[in-house]
Amino acid sequence: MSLLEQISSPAELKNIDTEKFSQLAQELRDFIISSVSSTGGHLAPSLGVIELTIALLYVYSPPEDKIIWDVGHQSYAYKILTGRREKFHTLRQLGGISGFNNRSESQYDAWGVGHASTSISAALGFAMNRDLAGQNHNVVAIIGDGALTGGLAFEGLNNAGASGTEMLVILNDNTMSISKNVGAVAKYLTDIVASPFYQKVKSEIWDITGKAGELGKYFRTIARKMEDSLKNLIVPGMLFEQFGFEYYGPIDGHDTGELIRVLREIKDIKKPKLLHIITKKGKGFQPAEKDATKFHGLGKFNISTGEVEKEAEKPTYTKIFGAAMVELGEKFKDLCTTTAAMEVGTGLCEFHKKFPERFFDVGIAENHAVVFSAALAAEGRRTVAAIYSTFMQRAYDAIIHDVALQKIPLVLAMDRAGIVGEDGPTHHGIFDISYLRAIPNIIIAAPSSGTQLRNLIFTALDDFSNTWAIRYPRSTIPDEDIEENFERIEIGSWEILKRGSGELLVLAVGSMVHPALEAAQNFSENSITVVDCRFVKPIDEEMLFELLKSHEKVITIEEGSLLGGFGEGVAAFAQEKNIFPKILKNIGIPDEFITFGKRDELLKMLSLDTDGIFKQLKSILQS
Ligand SMILES: Cc1ncc(C[n+]2csc(CCOP(=O)(O)OP(=O)(O)O)c2C)c(N)n1
Repeated sequence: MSLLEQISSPAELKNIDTEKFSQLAQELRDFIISSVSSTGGHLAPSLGVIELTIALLYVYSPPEDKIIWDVGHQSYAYKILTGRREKFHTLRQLGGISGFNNRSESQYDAWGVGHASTSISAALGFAMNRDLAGQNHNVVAIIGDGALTGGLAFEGLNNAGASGTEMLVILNDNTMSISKNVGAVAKYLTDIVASPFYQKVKSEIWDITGKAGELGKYFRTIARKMEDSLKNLIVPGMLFEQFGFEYYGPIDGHDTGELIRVLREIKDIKKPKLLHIITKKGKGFQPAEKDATKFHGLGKFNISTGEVEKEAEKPTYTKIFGAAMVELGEKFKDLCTTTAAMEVGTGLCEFHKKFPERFFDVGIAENHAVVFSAALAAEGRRTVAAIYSTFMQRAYDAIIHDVALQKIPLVLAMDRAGIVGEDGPTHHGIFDISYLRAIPNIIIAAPSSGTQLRNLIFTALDDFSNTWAIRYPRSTIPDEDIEENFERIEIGSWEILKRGSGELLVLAVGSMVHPALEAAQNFSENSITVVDCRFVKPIDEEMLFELLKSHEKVITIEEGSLLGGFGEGVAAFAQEKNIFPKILKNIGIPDEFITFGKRDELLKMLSLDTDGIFKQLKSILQS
């Protein structure tokens, strides 16, 4: 029986002889690599914290002790060792276990995660409750150097350090976010790790000046002064100490014995503590160590070659966006792009390579990204902030307060709008239409094809006088060919794709246009009108008025939340104009969080695939 098979709870792990922990680590690595090669998932982050996970579960006792993972994408070993080994093959699959920590999945998951930088705030809340309740368990947050670039993490540090309460923050420093980590704190952490160099330089200066007689004394005085100021810069952890944390480290995060020793030593110190550990992302799997960005999160792959299973034939919207940005970067010499640590995901690598001075990775800082980009735009630079729909939620206030209110001509490129698939409810981009529609001064567009995405981005940049949000899905484009030239699209205009006789009007948005059209083709030639509502705001009032007047029944279809969605906008317009169709039905995502699974499976479950739409059209036509 393997060691892994003997462990289904932290208590069982504690029975294992510590001498066998390196064998356990190897078993975990093999198990995770093999399983993730067929489910897909966040491989490299999880491989980097295997020794840490073993040490944590050896020293602490969840669920009494609270273990809080930031993002949660690195918690596969934790899942396996806390009773989810047998379900691990269902990771991220419909009906299976989540790719992140989830309170309703396990009592060992103290906090639900998916978005970055929340762990320190949550840990402080748990610690404060413990203190108020007179309990004495431990609280541990594990945060990566990437997640530490998020402002929220610093809000947590600021508050926790001043509170003086017992909690431990483990900083898992692998110098990587998804891409190479960026920013001043990343540099600071590198300096800490490099401090042996500083120590060496210091002793060498001492040696040399000691040999130089009277003149040497003079140099030694200067050197001491320099050392004092250098110390402030380079003494490990000074930044965290100033925040009120006791700093420990840096230590090797792959040395289980050392991790256990230090964790035990600091466990009972009743203060905010920060333990800095150095790890290698992708540790133990050569392809992932070599290319941690590719293996950060990926689909099925071949274990022996590291090759990812062949992707779809057609390009994705992301790819079309990335290529369009490069072309537009040539056309508009002032064009800048911003990403919040998602250079690869948003398709901006080529733009970065071609126009490095006009590309900005600001770290996991969406709120900052939007304000920063808005100021660039305010000064007359065409700027596109490319941020996933779900992460744009972090920037909501900035969109209102800094962008729309000031009428800043910023373009928000919102990838992964709609159902994203295996990452699940924390990552579905289903609220953007609802949260953006309520804001004045904003144009919301949703392309139904790759060509339309190109033209909408071009129109927004050429227009350069309005705030734009352009949302597009995590999917391939439906186009047979992409039109090479850019063309302006009239703001607020819709397009009738198929004109029927007036029985049923289908108003579809973005990713739903193509399946709606396909579904409608199954009915007799004249029964259905299909419209591409490429602008969610402003709507094409003139066209809508005429169509509402001339159709008996109306159906709206969107890949977004029905509450506050496009359909509600159409219904409100009809009501305002006193037009009352026999039926006005809104199809979209109901008022609930949608689980994880393949995008296609989830769309089918929601009846937002061609077949589901066909059935709904049929039932409305027959009613
Ligand atoms: C608010 C938010 N923005 C972006 C992301 C996407 N994202 C997931 S993990 C990650 C990098 C995290 O880096 P780090 O914390 O250092 O962990 P590592 O993957 O290196 O272990 C990013 C940018 C996210 N989950 N949440």
